[in-house]
Amino acid sequence: MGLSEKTITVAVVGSVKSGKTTLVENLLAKAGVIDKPGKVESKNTVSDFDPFEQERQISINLTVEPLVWKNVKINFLDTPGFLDFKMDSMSAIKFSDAVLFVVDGSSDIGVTTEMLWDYYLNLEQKKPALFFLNKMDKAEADQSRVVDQIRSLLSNRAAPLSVHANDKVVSVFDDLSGLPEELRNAAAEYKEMVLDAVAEADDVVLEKYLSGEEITQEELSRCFKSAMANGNFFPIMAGSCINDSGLENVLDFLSENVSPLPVSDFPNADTVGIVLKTYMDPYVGRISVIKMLKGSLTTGSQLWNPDTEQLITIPKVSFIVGKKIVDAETVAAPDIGAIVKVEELATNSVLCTPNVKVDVPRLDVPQPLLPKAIEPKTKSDQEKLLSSLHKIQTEDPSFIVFYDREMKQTVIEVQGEMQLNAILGKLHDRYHVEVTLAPREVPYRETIKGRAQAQGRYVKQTGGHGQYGVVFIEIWPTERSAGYEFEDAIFGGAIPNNYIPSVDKGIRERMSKGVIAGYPVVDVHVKLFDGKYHPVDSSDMAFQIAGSLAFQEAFMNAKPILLEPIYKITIKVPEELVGDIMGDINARRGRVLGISAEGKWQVITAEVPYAEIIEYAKDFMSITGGRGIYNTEFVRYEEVPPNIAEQIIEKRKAILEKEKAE
Ligand SMILES: Nc1nc2c(ncn2[C@@H]2O[C@H](COP(=O)(O)OP(=O)(O)O)[C@@H](O)[C@H]2O)c(=O)[nH]1
Ligand SMILES: [Mg+2]
Repeated sequence: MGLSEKTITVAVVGSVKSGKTTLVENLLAKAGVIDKPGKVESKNTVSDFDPFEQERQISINLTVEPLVWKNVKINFLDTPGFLDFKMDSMSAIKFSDAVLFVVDGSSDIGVTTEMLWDYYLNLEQKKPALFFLNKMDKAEADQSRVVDQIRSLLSNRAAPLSVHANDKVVSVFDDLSGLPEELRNAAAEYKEMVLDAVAEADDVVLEKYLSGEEITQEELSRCFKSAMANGNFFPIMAGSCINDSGLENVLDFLSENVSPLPVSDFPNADTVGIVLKTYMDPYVGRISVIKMLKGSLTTGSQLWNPDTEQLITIPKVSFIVGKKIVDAETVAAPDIGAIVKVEELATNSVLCTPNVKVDVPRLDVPQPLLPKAIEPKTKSDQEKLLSSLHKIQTEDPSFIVFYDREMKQTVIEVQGEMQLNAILGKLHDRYHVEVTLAPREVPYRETIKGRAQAQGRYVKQTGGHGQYGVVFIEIWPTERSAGYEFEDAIFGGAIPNNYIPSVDKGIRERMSKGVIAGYPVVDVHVKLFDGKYHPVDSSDMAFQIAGSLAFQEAFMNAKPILLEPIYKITIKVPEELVGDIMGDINARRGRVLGISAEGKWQVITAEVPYAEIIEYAKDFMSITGGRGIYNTEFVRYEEVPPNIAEQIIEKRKAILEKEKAE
């Protein structure tokens, strides 16, 4: 690759099968990086090299594909179109200088485009975005329909720069006289749209535009740049990878009108980079793709990973072209490079000058919303399962793993089933761990609503050293979340001081095991007000058991109830889905707290029992078709309605009894 005047990074995003990978492949061929474009179907594209990707003919990883066009180095970031892998698309959008949305011109813009557009609009740093309507060769392709969709669903500041006629792309600013009337009219309309969007970016041009004067190419280009940088204009280009039309226009446009964005200057550090993605290559090992934000990455230099506080000596620095690794002396900001075989790096790691404090913007990690219990088929694989999942997490931090001690489940929370499958695939192929999946259990709690007293008596005095402990307690509810309170109200040594902690311990033990359904007891005040002891037979153990027995009995008489976790859910959907969402939330025992408008979106907030939304990710997808996002957050525990509590207790008892029998 020859020397270049500037280096820019362009995120290529959009719905599945819109042709992102094919487009980038064709652009690489145009620029002479590869001889001829590979095909997704033939499993030989530069971008889709993961076996999982090739098998399914889809992209699930972000890949870097650089080329040089007219002295501009363009790093294309090809991304997956599936919402399960949206983190990669988000990373590409956040750390690029421009975003290219690829839309299938013979279809709809698709939900991924809609969702990623929303992410793009909410970025702190404004940057240019443009559209490429692909597949214009197809009979069903319809530029005006897709343009209308983009303008109504995404932005009315989007406007086409060209029309597509007989497999050729004609700029709306060219001489249109040779075009059929219909296209000529469309082109004239598009030209107005473009000028409407860009003219105000430049006073001279605005004046000319309003008075109907011709605007020069140079003036136009000036307006494009400034209107795009400010998010006032989103060019729509069109073409076809099959017919090789409109592709050079994309390269020309990007190289002329996109410049590297300024990044914050990190006053303390000479060098700053962020790992956009790290992944395991079966031959090469770990490859970390690094976007340099300041300074340069040089073979042999020492950099710092502030997350792990590790000093890392940079082995060979490389450039990457899809799956190929090409040696590089150094990779300087704002370029993208890679380092190989550095295990201490994860996706979203920062590399910077040692021992300085820098505030680096990070990748955004979407909340995983689908929990599953995961268990190794072979019990002895439990540790291996966890360590393997943690290794996979270094590549993809958009899923969570933890062990729930209470429910005795290893829980994995994922973006969706496709991501889950990709994780299970890696577990199997790479780490040889087989697993089974089960539904996530709800961590219910037990507590009381009333007051009760009870005696706990543990006395065994039949020859030899006996057991003797008697306690009297009273219990009542504390405030929600106040936890457990133990009050020692023993007077006159009815129980010797050294046995009081034993009573407390026995009660805690009982509480952790539950009384009515085996769930932990919370929010209870226990007052120990009397007892009896025996100078020889009393023991720590006897008083623990007495405490436990007393607690159990008092609890049963103090109106025991079950508590369930309540989550706040915030849902963002288009207006027309609000009715369906509200109806569904009500059916889930939810309470709608509010609804407000945010651009074209409606934002609904509600509180819903966790039990009702464990698998909500799937139902939400089927209600919205993916047009919407939501997040959840634990708020508090609340009483389970009695009829539902009864069922839960029944079910749980059966399980506990079965466990005991085993
Ligand atoms: N007719 C037609 N098909 C295309 C075009 N570009 C891509 N495709 C096909 O569309 C399908 C999806 O392409 P791919 O690049 O994998 O899409 P991605 O999921 O967005 O990366 C493949 O079968 C491609 O061969 C095009 O311009 N015209
Ligand atoms: Mg792809």
